Amino acid sequence: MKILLCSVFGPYGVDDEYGRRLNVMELFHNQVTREQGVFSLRMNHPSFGLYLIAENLEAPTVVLDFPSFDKFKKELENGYDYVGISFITSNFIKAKVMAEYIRERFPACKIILGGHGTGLPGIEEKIPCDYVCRGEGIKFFRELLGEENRELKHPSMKSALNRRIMGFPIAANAAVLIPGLGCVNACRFCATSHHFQKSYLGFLNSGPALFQTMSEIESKLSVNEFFVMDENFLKNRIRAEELIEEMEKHNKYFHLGVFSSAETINAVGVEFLVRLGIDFVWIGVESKREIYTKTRGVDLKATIKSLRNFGIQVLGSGILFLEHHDRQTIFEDIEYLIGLETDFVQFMELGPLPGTALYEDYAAADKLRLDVPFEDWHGQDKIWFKHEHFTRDETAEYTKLAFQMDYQKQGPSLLRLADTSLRGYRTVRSHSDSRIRGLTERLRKRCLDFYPVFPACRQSAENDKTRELLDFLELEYRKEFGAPSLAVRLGACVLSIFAYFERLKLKNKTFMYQPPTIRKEYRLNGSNTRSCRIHKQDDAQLRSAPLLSAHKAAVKEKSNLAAPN
Ligand code: B12
Ligand code: SF4
Repeated sequence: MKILLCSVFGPYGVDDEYGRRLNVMELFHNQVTREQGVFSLRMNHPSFGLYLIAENLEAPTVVLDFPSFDKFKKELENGYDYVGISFITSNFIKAKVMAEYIRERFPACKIILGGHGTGLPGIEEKIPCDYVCRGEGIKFFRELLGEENRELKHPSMKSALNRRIMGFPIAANAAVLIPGLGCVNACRFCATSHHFQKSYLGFLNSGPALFQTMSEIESKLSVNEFFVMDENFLKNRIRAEELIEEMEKHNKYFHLGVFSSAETINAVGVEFLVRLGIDFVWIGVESKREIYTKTRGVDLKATIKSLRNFGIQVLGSGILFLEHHDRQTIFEDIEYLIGLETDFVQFMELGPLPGTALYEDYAAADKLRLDVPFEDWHGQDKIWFKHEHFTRDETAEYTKLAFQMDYQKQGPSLLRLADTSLRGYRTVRSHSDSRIRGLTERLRKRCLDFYPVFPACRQSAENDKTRELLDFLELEYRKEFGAPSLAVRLGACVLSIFAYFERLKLKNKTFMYQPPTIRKEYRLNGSNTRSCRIHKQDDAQLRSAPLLSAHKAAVKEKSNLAAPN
């Protein structure tokens, strides 16, 4: 048995037959810093699910992440018994084209569909396949291949690649940690919660298990920062307390970026997060009107201020085009979110995604726009449902405006991060708790990393708030750390040059950075050794995906024909 696990093909974030420019394969540039020009943080995240599955099988497996269509075709020549394709709704057409190619050229090969796109009703009829995995993939594969259910083997891999600040490449400094999947809160719109049947599937269920896994990853990758892929990591308070205990027992600091609901932060308290080593937290704010239990009764503004004062970077996310939104109340929410003064603000359009309660409700109420191609179901351009107060064209404009308002009002996130670092440094250095005081050196270093950034930012400043923030930061940094050293000044020159060329690149509205293709082998040739090859892809400029004439007809079929269940 030989298995190939693939993500969908690139290029990504370009307007072509298979995708859209506003469906960017980057977390920040897609939905957070997208209107912050040269200041937008750039990076890609590998398709973690594929590596997690591959690591936990016994059969020889290859992961092919971010391939071009040509690389995908070439890989198939190596001969596979099963090909698994991971896709989300907006990449439906790419998964379809890939599956059709396999069927046509390798009819004996079994096709498995997995990932969030499988929630589409009747996916088996829309994409040629032999199996569909709706939910957790390791268990699915083990059952399919008759493999034993063994203890989880956690992958050791960096969480991001292709990182850039103002065009300057920065090495990845964090590993991914996947303690568990899913969330029990079951918010009506939430694709992840519904994909895992509104339950939490824990992989690392205790503090010692987490600590051991993190220590192993640290020794392999030399990193002590972790991007924690878990919808609500702090919800399991006992596990988090045990992790603190383990770290304190071993006199060790790990640093975590987590997703957390506001109620959970409220329940454990901000200092708990600090002691746990959290330095980035993503909070689903959604709306001022507290329509979700997770924000009810929480003083978000005070909590966020307190988190930032401890050096914890905060991302607050909000939803546009909720049912109560009209042309006024939408601004109430946009301004509320901006007014929370987080480092990052995410705006995402309400999106009835297949499998969610929201999708079911909207299907029943005939509110879905099934004539909108799935490529447009990504949440950053036009909505795909009927809204009482907005036309589809208007939704694209309002969304763009929301990001612009945040940028105008709060300046670039990059500078907000410099502010948070300084605040944190000033708070922890004199804190009464010695564990918290122990974070001083790390925060000092983080501040100094920002020092060379300021001159390049001034050169690129596009609005008054950016200049105001710079005046403030330069003064405060000088007070705290003295005049910039020669090394800092040299760094600033280099960064300014990169920023200049980055601004030129961005003038070309079709430019888009592309993630490199990653090919990773597991247990091929009967051995356990693995090789990992990374190929740089051309960044997409004025070009589109290679068109396969054999599949043109399929691509042209733009109507989704998605009859709701
Ligand atoms: C990291 C991430 C990204 C990364 C991209 C990563 C990548 N290389 O593809 C970035 C930030 C770029 C991104 C962008 C987008 N994303 Co995104 N993303 C995520 C996120 C946060 C984590 C995914 C992850 O790695 N999870 C951890 C792994 C272990 O779990 P998993 O992927 O679910 O995999 C498990 C199973 O699903 C299954 N499985 C997965 N693939 C396969 C394949 C086979 C063959 C099998 C058998 C099983 C299987 O097995 C795995 C192990 O159990 C999820 C939310 C979430 N928490 O899951 C959203 C999520 C997947 N993204 C989503 C969306 C909509 C997008 C965007 C359109 C923008 C947006 N609205 O956020 C863009 C699209 C970009 C593009 N051009 O394709 C939605 C998908 C919803 C849907 N029904 O389609 C999600 C669920 C978020 C949400 N709640 O709305 N995303
Ligand atoms: S709390 Fe977050 S992850 Fe959990 S269901 Fe709600 S939106 Fe989804």
